[in-house]
Amino acid sequence: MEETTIAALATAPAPAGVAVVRVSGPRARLALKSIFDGKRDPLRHPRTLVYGDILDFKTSAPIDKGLAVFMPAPWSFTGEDVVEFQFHGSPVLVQRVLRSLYAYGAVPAVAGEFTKRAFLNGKMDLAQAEAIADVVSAKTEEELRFAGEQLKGRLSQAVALVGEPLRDSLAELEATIDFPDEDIRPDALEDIGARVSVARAKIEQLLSTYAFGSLVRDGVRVLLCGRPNSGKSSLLNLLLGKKRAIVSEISGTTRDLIEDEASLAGHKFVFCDSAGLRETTDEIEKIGVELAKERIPWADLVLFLVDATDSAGEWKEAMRLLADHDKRVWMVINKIDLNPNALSQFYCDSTQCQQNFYISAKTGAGIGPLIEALVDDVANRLPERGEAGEVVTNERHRECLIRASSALERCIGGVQSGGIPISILASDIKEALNALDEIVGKTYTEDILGRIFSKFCIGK
Ligand SMILES: Nc1nc2c(ncn2[C@@H]2O[C@H](COP(=O)(O)OP(=O)(O)OP(=O)(O)O)[C@@H](O)[C@H]2O)c(=O)[nH]1
Ligand SMILES: [Mg+2]
Repeated sequence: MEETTIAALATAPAPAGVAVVRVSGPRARLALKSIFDGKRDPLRHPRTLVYGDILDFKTSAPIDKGLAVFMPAPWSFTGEDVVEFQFHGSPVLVQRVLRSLYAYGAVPAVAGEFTKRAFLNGKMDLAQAEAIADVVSAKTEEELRFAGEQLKGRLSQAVALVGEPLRDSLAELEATIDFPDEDIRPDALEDIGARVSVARAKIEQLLSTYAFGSLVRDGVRVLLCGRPNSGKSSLLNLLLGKKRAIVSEISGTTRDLIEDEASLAGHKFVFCDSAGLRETTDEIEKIGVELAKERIPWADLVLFLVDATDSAGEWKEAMRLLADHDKRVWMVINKIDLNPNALSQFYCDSTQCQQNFYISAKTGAGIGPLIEALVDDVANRLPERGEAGEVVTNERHRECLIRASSALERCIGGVQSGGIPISILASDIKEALNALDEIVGKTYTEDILGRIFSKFCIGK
């Protein structure tokens, strides 16, 4: 089947200084020849920007002045002939340039099609292709760093290293299957068992980085809860740096869960404000209090707010709700501007919460140390990364690693108990290798590719 030539806008679909339209496929060269009239012939000057007129294919009328560049196969992003046009970033011009290309015979690219072609043409493995989407969508420095590492192939290398001794072991086992008269020597089998155990330990170690990986990708989930009027919404707004939740002196203002992301020192956090915890007869507030309680399991960390003017100690009852949840809790005593003695009056011991903070959401006092502590808390989880610093951030990779690990577990059990046919041990190792190969796309199905690339944006 003749490969199509695809075209799409590679930059964001909005008015901008410059728009980039990318074309890839066997007819990219001719497309360039047909709709570009340059000072020089870009086909004769590959990888060099050439200035000229971008033309309407049907009428040959100029659409815009711009730059064109030709990147011949196989030294291009997709591994095919690629052409890119840069011109004024007007959505109307973009439409005209694309229509000209479609009139010529290019077809609109679907989501992720450029990267999919790059993968199929061996320019990168599947984990690296996925990393491109992560790089593009990274919202924090840290997310970007891990996506960048994966793009460079760090995870792929780790997976290859785990696979190597497994392939050797499989070859040895298969050799004995081919010569059924020769029984495998017990010490050789023991040796294989040991190697498989080492490989499995490495996989488990990679899996253990996922908790950290998902923190990086999804953010640390911080729930703000406490009695009504303790200043949860005020603190939320401060942490987010914007007015996201209504603040008022009326108790029971917040009812819905209000969730938003913020980047603190390059780390992603998701903060969630909730209704003040109290017994109430107000039907709507009641629902809010229920929502707040139901949200507790979601949190990686709970900031429990206490009003420094709460001389009756009403907060203690609200805090009891947290006791059943085995959550990390930090107590945040707010409104210290109204009570200079807060420090000696409010304190929680380590059985109930890990740390105490004294702040004023009104004056901003104490907010700095609270933010520093939040940031340190994530930074301290860095040891959860792998030996070489690799981190599993992707659910699909995790699922493959789990499959590999349990296949190897069966194999190890078989070696230990003895009496299991060699062919069964071999098929366990094969299954583990298949799962590892799926991570980097050595084996794949159209379904897997479809699921991965449909999440990309068009033009990527
Ligand atoms: N003086 C002083 N007032 C504060 C401080 N923090 C919040 N407030 C005030 O306390 C009141 C309640 O603040 P909110 O942030 O709405 O409290 P909340 O915990 O979200 O309240 P609910 O949504 O009703 O549960 C508002 O009038 C705030 O302006 C503070 O540090 N000092
Ligand atoms: Mg509120």
